[in-house]
Amino acid sequence: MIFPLFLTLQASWLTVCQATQHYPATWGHYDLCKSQGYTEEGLTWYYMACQPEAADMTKYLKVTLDPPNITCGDPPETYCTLENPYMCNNECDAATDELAHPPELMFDIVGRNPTTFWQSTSWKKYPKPLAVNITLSWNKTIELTDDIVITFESGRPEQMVLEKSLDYGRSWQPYQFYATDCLDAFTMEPKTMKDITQHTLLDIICTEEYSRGYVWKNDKTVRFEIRDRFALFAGPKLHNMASLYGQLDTTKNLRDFFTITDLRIRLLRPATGATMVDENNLSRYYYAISDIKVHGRCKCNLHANSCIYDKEKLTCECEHNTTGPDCGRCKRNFQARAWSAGSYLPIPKGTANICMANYAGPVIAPQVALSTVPSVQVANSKRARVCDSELLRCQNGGVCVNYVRCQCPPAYTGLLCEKPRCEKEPGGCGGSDSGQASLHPPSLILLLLLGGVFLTEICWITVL
Ligand SMILES: [Ca+2]
Repeated sequence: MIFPLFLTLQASWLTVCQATQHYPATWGHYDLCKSQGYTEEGLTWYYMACQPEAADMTKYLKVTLDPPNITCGDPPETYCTLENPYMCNNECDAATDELAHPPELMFDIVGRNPTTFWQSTSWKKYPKPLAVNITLSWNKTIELTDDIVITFESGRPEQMVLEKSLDYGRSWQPYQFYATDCLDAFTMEPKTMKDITQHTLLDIICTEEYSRGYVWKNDKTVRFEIRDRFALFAGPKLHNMASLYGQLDTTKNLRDFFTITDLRIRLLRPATGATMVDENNLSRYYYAISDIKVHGRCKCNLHANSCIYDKEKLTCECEHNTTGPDCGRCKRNFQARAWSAGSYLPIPKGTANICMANYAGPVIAPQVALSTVPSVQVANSKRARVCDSELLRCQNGGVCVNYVRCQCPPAYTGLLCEKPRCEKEPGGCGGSDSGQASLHPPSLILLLLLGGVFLTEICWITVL
């Protein structure tokens, strides 16, 4: 009995699948959480995995320096260049706007002007290490989508660690080590991205590529390579994002690797430009950073296509009956099955894994003899949602009243007005209709509830 309707729904869905197959799988593709379509039953929502657009995440961070008074200018200082100790024309004075170098100048995005920069005090207390931690906090899980790029105005540090946190700064893991001499600084063999393969993608390496001041003094950037890592799955130009998405879908460690709540740049030793530190001119040694790039998107577990910034906090605008800052749980009364993240598969639109309303039990209850229904279940059924304007639409012109019943036109009956009333009459409805009229209501409801999920799976199979 279910089969004819099932095929109808399947046919409609396949049409949607076929219509969307030609879209390339690009970053911006998961931009819709649902769309409306027609089936024989009328308007229906098709739910899809979705994610917010990637953006410049430095607009939404809070920066903290440790030690807190490490920024230059109080008292004012004059700095000399690393290359020439007699060229001392870099002044820092926190009380003068033009000569101050506060931390926010690492993120002033207007024109990305490289001449505005944060600067530390100089290495006055040598040989005590001049160490600074710069912590960037989003108070929200975000997923990195492009390289992290730190541009130095001073020489690049001789030792540095980039760290990440996934728990709002409670614990930290290294992302990458940077040194002029990895063995000496961190007892690690020096490596580059070229040594990383699909199998070693999660390895934490030490690289000497971004630290050699004299050889590469024109290059002022220190980079953490996200795109090169993506390219291991998606190809050099990231043209095969489907492959990357497939990996992200099935490998939690990989997903977590690109997910952060905080970043910490640990500057451990400034550029000295020589093997010996010139103790008579310590104003040559300091850190200065003109720009930090962090590109990513809010992590919404594929349940939101936008993320709002309000009261200095990022929050996903959750769909699919999910809630929480990352859409990480089902809404109250939508816990008919366990929460799960949306899925990038099937390509191109992804499985939504929407949270289901808690009505499966209570809806079935009226169909069963009351004597077999425990009293507590009847009391539950008072709050049960029988109909709504999305998946549980009243049919054949019925109107949903307060979500608890469908007001049916005279010719129809049933919970969702799905049954022609003539069925109950002597002789039934007659003709060929009589054979397919008796869809059992609980089965119909279950089908309507689960249709989206089953059908997206059908869609996936078709695409494959
Ligand atoms: Ca700047």
